[in-house]
Amino acid sequence: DHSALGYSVGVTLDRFIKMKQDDFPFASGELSQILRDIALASKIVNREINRAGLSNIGGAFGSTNVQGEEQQKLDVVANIRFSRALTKGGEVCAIVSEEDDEVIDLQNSSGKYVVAMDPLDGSSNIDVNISIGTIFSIYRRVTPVGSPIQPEDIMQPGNKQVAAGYVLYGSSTMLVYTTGKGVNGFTYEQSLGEFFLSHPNICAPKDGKIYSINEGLNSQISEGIKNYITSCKERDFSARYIGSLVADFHRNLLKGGIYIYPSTAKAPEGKLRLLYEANSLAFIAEQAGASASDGKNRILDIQPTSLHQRTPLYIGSTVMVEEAEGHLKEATV
Ligand code: P6P
Repeated sequence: DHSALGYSVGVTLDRFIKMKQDDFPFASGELSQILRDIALASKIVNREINRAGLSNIGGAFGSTNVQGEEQQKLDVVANIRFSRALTKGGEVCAIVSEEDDEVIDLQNSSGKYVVAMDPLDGSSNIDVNISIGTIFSIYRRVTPVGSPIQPEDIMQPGNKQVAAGYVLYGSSTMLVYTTGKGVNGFTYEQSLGEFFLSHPNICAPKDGKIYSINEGLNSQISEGIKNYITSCKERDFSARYIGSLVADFHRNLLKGGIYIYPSTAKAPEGKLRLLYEANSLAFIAEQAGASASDGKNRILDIQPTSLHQRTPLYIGSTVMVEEAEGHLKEATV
């Protein structure tokens, strides 16, 4: 009985996963185990993040703290925590991480799943206490279980994801994920160490009045996108750009809005990564009734050709994504 908290809490993540077990026709508990592994690691990372300012008193990360220990950067710590939890969980055979140049082969002859993750995105925001996030995608391997991992196990288009989600370490810590049957959000209750269902069946508004783009890029972006931004301003839309993808995405998902990281002169493929940023959020966006494209093509249909490849990203309310694509198309003719 959680009445001691002064309010009633919803179903826990564990119970929700168990309830939804039959949603994973072929997973027989394996996928549930991976989600639990991710939730466990996120609780540990959450604690490290909340203590970041304290545990390295006497300097920014990378320096030694008062105990003289080399202070590891939090994204390195997060990478270790998520990798270790997934390894111990026993269901994963390979991990693609923003923090590792190569695929991590877990040498797990019974692992059926591949996880692609950005263990801590926006980590440059930690030192200034801005929200940050973990982003993940889960695939089934396509080659026989127990055989050596092959490129086709890793380079799968986003439309093959069996699950995807993010953890937002914000004013509260939330885990939001989908297994292809809608999107559900859970809020972490620190005093109980549990995630509780707080945002069942998230449905994104079809249209919105919030646009998120780094306008400092204006000198490098296409006329089409400049025209789209102008059209937002002419309609008195709000500019909201946190500089932390998960935070901007989550707000737009709930309130309606578009996040754009376009192709720029310096970075024609944009800045964000396909495998463990764009694909994960695109799966969630579409499951919540929103959209995600690279300005032309559906993100989930892009066939990856390299592990850390980047893609322009237009993601959020469908009407807004379509409008932005329209402006892009106009400018190219
Ligand atoms: P810029 C953070 O580094 C990140 O990967 C995303 O979280 C964020 O939306 C984007 O880059 C910010 O990039 O170029 O606007 O600083």
